[in-house]
Amino acid sequence: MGIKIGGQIEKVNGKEMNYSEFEQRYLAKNQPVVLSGLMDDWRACKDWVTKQGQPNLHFFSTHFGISKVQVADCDTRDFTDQKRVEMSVSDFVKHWLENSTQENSDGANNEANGMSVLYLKDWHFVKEYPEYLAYRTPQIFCDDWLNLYLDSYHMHTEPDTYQKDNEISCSDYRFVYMGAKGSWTPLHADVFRSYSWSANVCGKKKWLFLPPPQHHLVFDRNLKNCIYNIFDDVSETNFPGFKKAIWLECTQEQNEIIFVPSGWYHQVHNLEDTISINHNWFNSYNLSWVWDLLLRDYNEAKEYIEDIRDICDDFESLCQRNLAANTGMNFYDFFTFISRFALVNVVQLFHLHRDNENSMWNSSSAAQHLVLNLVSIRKIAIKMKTVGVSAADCGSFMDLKETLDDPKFLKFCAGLCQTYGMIHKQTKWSCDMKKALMVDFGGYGSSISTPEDLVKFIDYAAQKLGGTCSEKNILLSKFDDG
Ligand SMILES: O=C(O)CCC(=O)C(=O)O
Repeated sequence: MGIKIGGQIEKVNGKEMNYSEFEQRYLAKNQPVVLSGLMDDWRACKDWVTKQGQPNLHFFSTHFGISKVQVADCDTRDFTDQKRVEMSVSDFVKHWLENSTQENSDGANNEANGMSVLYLKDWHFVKEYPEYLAYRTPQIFCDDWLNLYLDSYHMHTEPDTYQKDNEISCSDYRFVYMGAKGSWTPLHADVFRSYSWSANVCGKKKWLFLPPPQHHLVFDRNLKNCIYNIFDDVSETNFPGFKKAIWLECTQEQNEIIFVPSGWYHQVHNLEDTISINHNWFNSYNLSWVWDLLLRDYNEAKEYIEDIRDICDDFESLCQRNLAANTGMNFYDFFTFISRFALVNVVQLFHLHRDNENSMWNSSSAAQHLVLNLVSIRKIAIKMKTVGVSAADCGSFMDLKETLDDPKFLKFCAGLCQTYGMIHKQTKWSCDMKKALMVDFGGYGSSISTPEDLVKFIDYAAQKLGGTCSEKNILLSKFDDG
């Protein structure tokens, strides 16, 4: 029995869409869309594609052949994913070429010739080749808190769970994917319930999406196991809802970018030999779903080891360790993440205020964006209060003065400054944040180690801005709305 297709994903000209349109129509509504016209000047589109429109495999072997990459064997399942092996790019290319020669000469498919379809996935290309500048992230996808943060910090650094492998695999969420016709990705929702965008440098992909209200239909009766391949002969006994699912479909052509909304389940098939660039990210719009996911995974991790609670010295630490190992971050990592984001947003707001003497400063799109960020961080901190997270439990807290002196924070701040300067066309945005903040916060003695502290800090910043501004204090009024 085939799957039911209920509609196609909308396609629009990305050149005609500005940031606020994209924000209103897709980001805030969490709806998928395909955009054209955003890859015209990408170096990858020249170097990585032959004149005949095929992946330029020779170029990869010559320039990046020694890179070690993760390669999925599309014919072999390993729990919820495909089996992965590590190999060099040149070995991967060799396998690809051998496979396609076989196919051309005897017309046999891969099953018949006994060779697996391999799919190079999650290659941290930008981290590995920062000078090469293969592409520029389109402006509408730039409000990316995940990669901006990871350019300065690690997500999880607790010494006893810190692993070198993990450091590499979690260094960023900017990837290159390469696979021959027939390679595919099983049904899944993205890491941390992030958004993703995926750009076809070469080739064609078929995407199948299931909107969130139907997600229960691809899970078993206990809502624990998800279907692996929607084109398999899915057992009705195990997955009784599956045949009711109505999918959205999309064929993504070369030079088109697809926006994958947060938390949507999707399965992807390469219809031709394909190379794509793919980022995962989150920001103020889907941050609360990241927290919801962490909370769910934490409860699962806890339930799983409940029977050893009595013999554990520190049961809570063990739960947090398992959470970090399974999900990629724990409560403290997430709390540190949102605290640093709160500080960086407050710094920028104070800058805007200082740079714009007139009373209308807070109605600029940049100020409103920063306020929206703080509002969403504050809401999450309030949710976190109920769970009783304290960064002090793991010996960590954010001291204002120390953080402002930290070169990593300076880099983080400069990154945000550059990104928001570009989104909101604020060319003269200075990044000298310490001066901006210490004048107003010199007397703020407390450090931030609990969600209560974080809420207090954001409220203090709002009061300060309100006290220096005769206009209605947008920051405070937004908190009241919430
Ligand atoms: O292109 C693929 O095979 C998978 C990409 C994907 O799942 C994503 O971008 O979220």
